Formats: sequence, structure tokens, C-alpha cells
Amino acid sequence: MPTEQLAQAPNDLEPFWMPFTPNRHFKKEPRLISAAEGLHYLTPDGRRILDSSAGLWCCNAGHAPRRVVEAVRRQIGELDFAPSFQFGHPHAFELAARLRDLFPGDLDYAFFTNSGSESVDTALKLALCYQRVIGQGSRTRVIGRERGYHGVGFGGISVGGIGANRKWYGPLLPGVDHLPHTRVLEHTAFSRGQPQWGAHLADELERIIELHDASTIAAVIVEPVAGSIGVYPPPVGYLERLREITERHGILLIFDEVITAFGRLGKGSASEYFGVQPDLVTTAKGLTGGTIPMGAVMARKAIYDAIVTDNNGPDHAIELFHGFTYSAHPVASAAALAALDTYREERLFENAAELAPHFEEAVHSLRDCPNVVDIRNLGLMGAVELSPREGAPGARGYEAMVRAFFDHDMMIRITGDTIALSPPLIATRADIEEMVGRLRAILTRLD
Ligand code: PXG
Ligand code: PLP
Repeated sequence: MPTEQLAQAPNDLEPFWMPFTPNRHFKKEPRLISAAEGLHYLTPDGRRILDSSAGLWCCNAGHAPRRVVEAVRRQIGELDFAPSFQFGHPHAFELAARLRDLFPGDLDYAFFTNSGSESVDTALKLALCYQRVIGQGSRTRVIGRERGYHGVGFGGISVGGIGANRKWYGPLLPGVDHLPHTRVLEHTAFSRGQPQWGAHLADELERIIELHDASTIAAVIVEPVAGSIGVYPPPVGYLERLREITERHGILLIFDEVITAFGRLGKGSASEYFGVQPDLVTTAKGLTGGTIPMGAVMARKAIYDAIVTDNNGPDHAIELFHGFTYSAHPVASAAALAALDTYREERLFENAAELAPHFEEAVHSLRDCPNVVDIRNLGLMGAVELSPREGAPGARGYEAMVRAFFDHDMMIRITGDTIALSPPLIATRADIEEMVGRLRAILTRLD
């Protein structure tokens, strides 16, 4: 795109209160993005920035995928909005059926949201509602995991396990407890793929159950691969054990697949990748390839049946008091259908699966770089963890991100001192080499 057509730097950066951003520093030295295509962003002055993070783990089909762009253009002219409360439009039903086919087992029902955070709060509400309608109304607790990220709604930060996201906001949801996280570097550092050590950490759930009693616990929610905190693949056997314990105790298992669904691990979902059947799955991001905000919660048939099918109320009775104005928005639905078409027709999940071993090799080749204390990977999720600078945790990671953008024309995602990589699924081996090569140059120069 010619530089003169690119959106130019605005005069006034002040009024935009930026999310999860050090606003003061950004506004002094802004990192602005005007356009995108494929694996690249363009800055207002026309610099091409290599995107090693698929936006924020969302642009799985790369930027501006042709089918999605066309579908959105067409849809917005045809049906801009239609309510999903009491009315419906065809694409929403078509999309739900496509998702039913994509997710394993009897995760047959889709409840639409607009983000991962909304998906998480929806799933928690579905779990509580389900337990209540089946006569288990004493099951009101939900169990998350330390260092888990489940978005920013009050439900999500309550089950979430990142202290900084919680501590400002009061007592949160009552009755929440947390499993221990699974990153124990003395046992797991530099594991390739899933660590061999750590399945027993799932047994902590038995202790939590012993403490609170199963009759008070509605659900357990975990990310099958913890993403946002810096990619913690589950220890071998861990998810299977969580499933076994929850099932034995009548507790629902929710997989938060906002990052892991739609090909990030080379399959439609982590549930399919690991062969573990959850009761509810939360999604967003890759559902539309990040193009239009949308999320979905997939629910097993028994949950839908208990709340909806078996409801004995009159015809006019609503079965579930929940929904968003923009649930199943027609433009988002069209974008999602086109994204799913793109994934299938361009074999992007297969590409991710084929690329994963090369990606693993490439990210682990950074082990000899300065300050690297761990490298983790699974599918096309990777993390390089750096040791923090003395007395300044996060400073080294932040500087890596800033230097990557200005000196190496690459977007990287950081969480504290950990660099996370999640290339779009359209990447080739050469693209991965390029990303890791630039990252090596960044790490080598960073003190
Ligand atoms: N659950 C999980 C597992 C997520 O990864 C959410 C819920 C919330 O989704 P929304 O759409 O409400 O943001 C997420 C989102 C990062 C990063 O850099 C990760 C997320 C969002 C923004 C940045 O790791 N994950
Ligand atoms: N606040 C007000 C005053 C509203 O009228 C609505 C929706 O009608 C909402 C919040 C919720 O908005 P949404 O459905 O987009 O989540």
C-alpha cells in the first residue's frame, strides 16, 4: 500500500486510555500500526513489521484473509444487525452447526459472545445454572488455577490466577479456590512440548475437594495450555487426571480455549489435540481470525438438555436468562464462517501441525542466548523466558518488545520477562527461521 494512503499518526494521543499498556511511556514513544496483510503490519511511515504473535493470538489466518474480508464487506451491506433475542438470522445457525462439527464429542451447542472474557463469564454461569437445574444447587464454587488468565470480567478475574489482575478489585466472586500452577522450572525447564513431570499436580484438586466437599463445587476451569502467562503446556497426563477427578465428583470441567482453539495446536481444539473431553469450552480470537470481535461457548448436550430441552415451562418461557446485544452478530457470524472456510481450504490446521516440530527446533535453538532461563512450546505456541533484571521485574521483557519493534521490525508479545511467540498459521518454515533469527538478534543485544 502506498505510504500516503496509510492512516497517519494522530495529533492527540492522550484521550485513548489504552488497555493493558503503560500509557505514559507509550504516548511518549508510540508504536503505531496503520495496515496489515499476511504476516506483516505496516506503520504510518510504511515500515513492514513481521508479526510473530498473530496480533494477540488471534489472527490465525494471517492478516486480511481474502475470504473473510469479502464476506464482511458483503454481509454489512446485506444485514448490518439483527437481534438474537427472540429473532435469528441464518448465518448464526449455520455457524453453530459448523462449530458443533469442529468440536469433539457432544459439544453440540454454541452460545455466542463477543470476546473471551464474555465467553468465560458465560461458561461459569452455564455451569452454575446447570448444577441448579439438575438439583445440585449447593454446588456454587468454581475452581481456577494459579496464573490462569480467563479475561477481565469479574468471573474471569475471580477464577483467574494472576495477582496483578485481581488485587485492585475487591473481594471478587465468593467461593473460588485455585489449583497450583504447573511451571516448576527445576523439574520442567527446557522441556520440549509437554513436560514429563507434574501430572500429580492435578491431584491437588482432590485436596480442594476434601476441604470444601464436592457437593459445593460446580466446575473447574483451566486453560489446557496456559497461554497469556507465558505458555505452560500441561504435564503429560495432567489434563486426563483432572478429567477423571472432576467426572468422579460430578464437577464440570471447563477448558478455556480462547487461545488454543482454531488450529493453534494443529487441531480444531486442544480438547481434540489432547483427546480429553471437557463439558464446556470457551473460545474467541481465532473464531473470526481476529477480524471481528466474537466468542462462543460450546456446551455438551447434557447441559443444553438440562437447561433447555427438559424445561417444562410454557411456550413463552425463556430457559436461560443470559445473552449479549451482539450475541451472534451477523457480521461477526459471516466473518467466522469465512474464517472456518479459510482454515479448511488452506489446510491451516494441518500446516500448523506440520510446522510445529520445526517451530520447536527453532525456538529451542535460542537456549544459548543471554539471560534465557526456560523455553517452552506446544503446537505453534512458544515462550522464551528471560531472567528478570535485579530489582526491575518486567524491564528486560519490555525493552525486548520495544527494541523488536523499532530496531528489528518485528512485533513480539511479552508477559513480564517472557516473550511469547504465536505465529499466524499461514507461516512457512522460512518465516519461522526469520522470526527466530530476529529474536536472536534482539536477545543478543539486550543487557
Ligand atoms: N481466556 C483466555 C485463555 C485468554 O487467553 C481471554 C480468556 C479473554 O479474552 P478477551 O477476548 O476478553 O481478551 C483470553 C485472552 C497475551 C494476551 O498477550 C492474551 C489474551 C488477551 C490479550 C493479550 O497473552 N487472552
Ligand atoms: N447497559 C445498558 C444500560 C444496556 O441497555 C445494555 C444492553 O441493552 C447493557 C448495559 C448490556 O450491553 P450488551 O448487551 O452489549 O452487553
